Amino acid sequence: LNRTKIPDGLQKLPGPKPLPIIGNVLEIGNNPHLSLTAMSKCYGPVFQIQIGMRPVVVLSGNDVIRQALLKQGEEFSGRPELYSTKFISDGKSLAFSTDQVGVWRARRKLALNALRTFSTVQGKSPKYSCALEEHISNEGLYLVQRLHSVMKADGSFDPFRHIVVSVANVICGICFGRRHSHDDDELVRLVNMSDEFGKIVGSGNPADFIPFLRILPSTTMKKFLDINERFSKFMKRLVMEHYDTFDKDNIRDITDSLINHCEDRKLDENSNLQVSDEKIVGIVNDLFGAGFDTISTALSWAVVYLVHYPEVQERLQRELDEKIGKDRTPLLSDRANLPLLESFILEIFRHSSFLPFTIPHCTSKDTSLNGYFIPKDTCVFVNQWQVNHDPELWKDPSSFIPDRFLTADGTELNKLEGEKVLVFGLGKRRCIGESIGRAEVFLFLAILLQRLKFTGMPGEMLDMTPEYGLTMKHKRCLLRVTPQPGF
Ligand code: HEM
Ligand code: HJJ
Repeated sequence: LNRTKIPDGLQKLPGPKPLPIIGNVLEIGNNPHLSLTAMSKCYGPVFQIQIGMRPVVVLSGNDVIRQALLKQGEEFSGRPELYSTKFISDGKSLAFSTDQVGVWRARRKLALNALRTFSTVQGKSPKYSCALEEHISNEGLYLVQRLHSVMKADGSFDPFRHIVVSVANVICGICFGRRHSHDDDELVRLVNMSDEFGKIVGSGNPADFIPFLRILPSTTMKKFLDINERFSKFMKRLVMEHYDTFDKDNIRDITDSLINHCEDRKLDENSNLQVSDEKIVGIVNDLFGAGFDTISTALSWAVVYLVHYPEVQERLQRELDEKIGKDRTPLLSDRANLPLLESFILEIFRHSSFLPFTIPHCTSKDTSLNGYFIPKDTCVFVNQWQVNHDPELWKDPSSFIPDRFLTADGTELNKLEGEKVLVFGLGKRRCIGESIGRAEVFLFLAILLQRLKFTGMPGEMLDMTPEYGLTMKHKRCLLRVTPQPGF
């Protein structure tokens, strides 16, 4: 099948032999982050697999990934055309769509600006340094109350179920200037279905590559279409309410600022780049989707790790008690003073690698990497899980050891070690929500840990095996909380 002529001086990519029609689907299996990491040990940091009839290049190792995404960033920053892509925001998603490079760049800049503006703007109360801090603090304190009351009523709770609503309310505040009740059925159901979204969108879903699989009845695919429909209905209503009450002299939130940008642009005679209003206002779909799914997954993992490693939880609580005490609520400015909490978060990112692959990339022209030829329009998977578990980079990578990110005397964060963790991608396509993501995981955890002690159900083991997807989640479980002394 490989009819492409390989230019002089370059080599053909190594990789496993594909079967006819299905390619290497069987070897990839249900846990692509594990199977493709195993293959990298055999074929090296740049190799090729075939999913269906389509070649896919898999990148592993810190050096090769940095070379591709940073030094050759331009050639590796496209998105491939995949079957599932067309259903995400009607094919108009900022993160997934195959927009031409100029359109994507213009939208990404708008998204970055909107996020920065509405997270750093002053909040309602002068107690807080910014609106983001105010939202997280309010939702964090409410979550503590909520977990208390569910405990009293039911004797246990499903952590993800409640965390995800609180996290969604933070991004809702920034995007739409409002929050939702924890009993709002539409929101609660929507945000509790994100695992089905991730299962279809995660790298290596065979139906993305093999047409005949799409005609088979699939419950996962039905659920995926159902989520996209619910999601789009939910977002459309909020956006319509903003159009109805829009006032250019009072820009309330990200949705208003995107609507305003459409109006500005129509007055600008010189704007030659045509980006539709739908593609501009639709940016808020990506911000809301990414903003609730990633952070709720991270926090939910954090809580099950706390239960699984009670001695780590005790040390974290001691750190909070010594550095902050019980008379005030933690703030974003406490980050520098809580090195153990910071190292715990880094170790969650590394050990769980809950975003095992970036969103798939695609080459924008013929290129080469490590002496291998890669043609234009080749789909590229970036294996973040492999980097975070590479024995060349980490001592004892499979063990959960937050202290690996502390200096030798254990009093400070080792910043260089922390920078080795790869969860937000790199280069032109790297996450635009990184600073919000890190801030939110930190402040929610600090507030929860100050006031609550998390435990499992007596005599039951926690299942920490992740379920593969764009964001990998732990299995749903029941946990318990007791108030910290003094609360
Ligand atoms: C892209 C991780 C939070 C918005 C990404 C990518 C990763 C990632 C791995 C793909 C990079 C690539 O394709 O190379 C994370 C993690 C988060 C987080 C681990 C939290 C712990 C957020 C938040 C937002 C956000 C809070 C917005 C509010 C986006 C967007 C993209 C993206 C819009 C697409 C960028 C593009 O295609 O140009 N993120 N993210 N993320 N993220 Fe995040
Ligand atoms: C969603 C969960 C969704 C979108 C977007 C349009 C934007 C790398 C990761 C995130 C960055 C990129 C984005 C992820 C998807 C979700 C998310 C869901 C519908 C969506 C993880 O964001 O259940 O539905 O429509």
